[in-house]
Order: sequence, then C-alpha cells, then structure tokens
Amino acid sequence: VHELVEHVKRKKKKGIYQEYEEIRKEPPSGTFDYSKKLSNQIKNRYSDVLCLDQSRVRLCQLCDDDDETSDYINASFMDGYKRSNAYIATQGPLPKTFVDFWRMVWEQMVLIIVMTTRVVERGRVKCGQYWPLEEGRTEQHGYFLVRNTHIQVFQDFKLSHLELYNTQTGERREVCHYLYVSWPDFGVPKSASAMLDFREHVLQRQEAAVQSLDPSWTGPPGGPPVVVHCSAGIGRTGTFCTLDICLSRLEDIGTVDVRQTVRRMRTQRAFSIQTWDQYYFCYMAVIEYAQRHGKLTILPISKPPFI
Ligand code: PTR
Ligand code: PTR
Repeated sequence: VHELVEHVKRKKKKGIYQEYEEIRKEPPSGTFDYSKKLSNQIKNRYSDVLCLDQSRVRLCQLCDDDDETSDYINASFMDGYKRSNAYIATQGPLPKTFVDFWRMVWEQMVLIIVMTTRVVERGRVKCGQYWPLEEGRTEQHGYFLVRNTHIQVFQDFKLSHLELYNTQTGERREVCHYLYVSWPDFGVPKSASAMLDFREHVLQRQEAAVQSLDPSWTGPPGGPPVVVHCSAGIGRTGTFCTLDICLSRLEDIGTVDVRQTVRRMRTQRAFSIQTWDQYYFCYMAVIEYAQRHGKLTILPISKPPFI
C-alpha cells in the first residue's frame, strides 16, 4: 500500500497540477452584482473575493428597513454529497458584519460553525473575534446575546458550546463552534490525519444535533447547513468541504471525483480551493482515509478521473 501511494505521489503530481490549472482557468459561472454594490462593498473582507448572486445567502429583510442592500452577507450556499445546501461557505466575519453573521446563523437555524483559520496569523488579522472567547462570557451582537457556556480543548481544535439568545423573541438555541487551530498559515497540513479526525468529530456532532432538532424543523433530513469559514471563505473552506464531499461519496459508493467536486463547488462559491497544494491535499487525504479504513482496493485509481 505504501508503495502504491508513493507511486501515485510521484507519477501523478504533475497530472493533478494540470487538472487544477484547468479548473482555475474556467471563468466564474455567474455574476457578482450584489457583492459589488457600493453599499455592500464594505461588507466584503477582500475586494477580490465576492460571492455569486445565484447562490448567495440572503438575510431576511428587517421589517423596519427598506434598504434593499441590507440582505447582503458574503456567504454562499453549497451542496454536499447528496444534500443540497449542506454548507454555508463564508468569509471570516468583520466587526461591521458580526451582527449580520449572527442573523444568518439564526435565520438559517445553523447548529455548527466550523472555523479553519485563527483570528490572527503571522501578525495579520484573518478574522474578527465574533464569538466570546472565554468560558462564561456573554457578548451582545445586535439583538442577540451570545454566551460561551463551555469549552472543550482537543489537540488540533477547540470546541466552544455557545448559547444564542434572541432578545426579540425570547428564544434560546445552542450552537457548536469548532476552531481548527492546526492548519499552517501557508500551504496545507503535512498529514491529513488531524483533518480527518476533525471532520469525523464535526460530522458526529451535526448528526447528534440534527437528532435533537426542534420538531418545527421542516427542512431537509440532513438538517440545517453547517457554516464553514476561514479568512476569505474559499481556500481552506473549499478544501474542507471538498474533502467532506469526497469522503462521503467514498463511503457511499466507493469512488471519488475530486475534479468534478471542485468544479461544481466553484459554481456555488467561486474560486473555491485557492492553491494547487490544497487541491493535491484533497487527493492525499482521500488516500490516507482509504488506507485507514481499508478501502483502498475499491478506489479506481488506475482510471481517470480519480488520479
Ligand atoms: N492573498 C495573498 C497575497 O496576495 O499576498 C496570498 C495569500 C493567499 C495569503 C492565501 C494567505 C492565503 O491563505 P490563508 O489566508 O488561508 O493563509
Ligand atoms: N485578496 C486576498 C489575498 O489574496 O490575500 C484573498 C484571499 C485571502 C484569498 C485569503 C484566499 C485566502 O485564503 P482562505 O480562503 O483560505 O482564507
């Protein structure tokens, strides 16, 4: 098995590189009109990372508000494996958009937030501190009170149990906040195993949370979308979601199609997966997963499009 993997790494690296370059050359499949509106520009963390109109998450229009741009947040719905809108991919919230972010979480009934960046990396701010960092602390964002009730620390990530209190309706909800801390500032993790463990944890948590969903939930059986964000919401976010989709498919039917997964994702969140090594990492992580679960034999590795 080891030999096989080495073979794949050596021989196919170039092919995977070319495959990624081709994907990158494809023009975005839609317009970015809402992201570009003058009054929305300040809500984008990066002026070159905009969200497609067709898949953007719209905030509910506030009733006392007739500003038509007030429904904008730099966030996109993305499909998962056999699940539409399994994720919301978004940028790291800006102080100006903290309230919008929490509104989105509330309105979409989000149970899990996955954060794959740290707040500051190499001295640069990558994301605002939009949730209370310490146990027992409560912060107010618009008409929401966000309380950090309990923190669990794991080797590669931190799980904060948050309570969201809507002061307008008097309702309370629990939201799990995962902070993945082991992604290196540049590039990709050396080994995928920490990432695989992390995904497993998130998956189980989402399943458990869906089990205990309010009976008023009328959405899809997979539950509300999982919010995934990094700094821009395209590089690491795209990598995490691609991996999740590929592994779900592998578990289900025993095949993987990284290329199509990323192409499709890009029609919903433009520019998903930012660097070729993030793309390559998806392949390597799938192999690591397959080895771990003894599933390598069912991968059609000799045939394109898988490697
Ligand atoms: N966009 C940066 C530049 O143009 O200098 C380069 C860059 C790209 C920096 C990705 C960081 C990046 O990833 P992350 O925020 O995930 O570390
Ligand atoms: N203009 C930014 C830059 O290149 O620095 C855009 C950018 C930033 C793109 C971060 C990707 C980034 O990485 P991630 O999506 O993983 O946060």
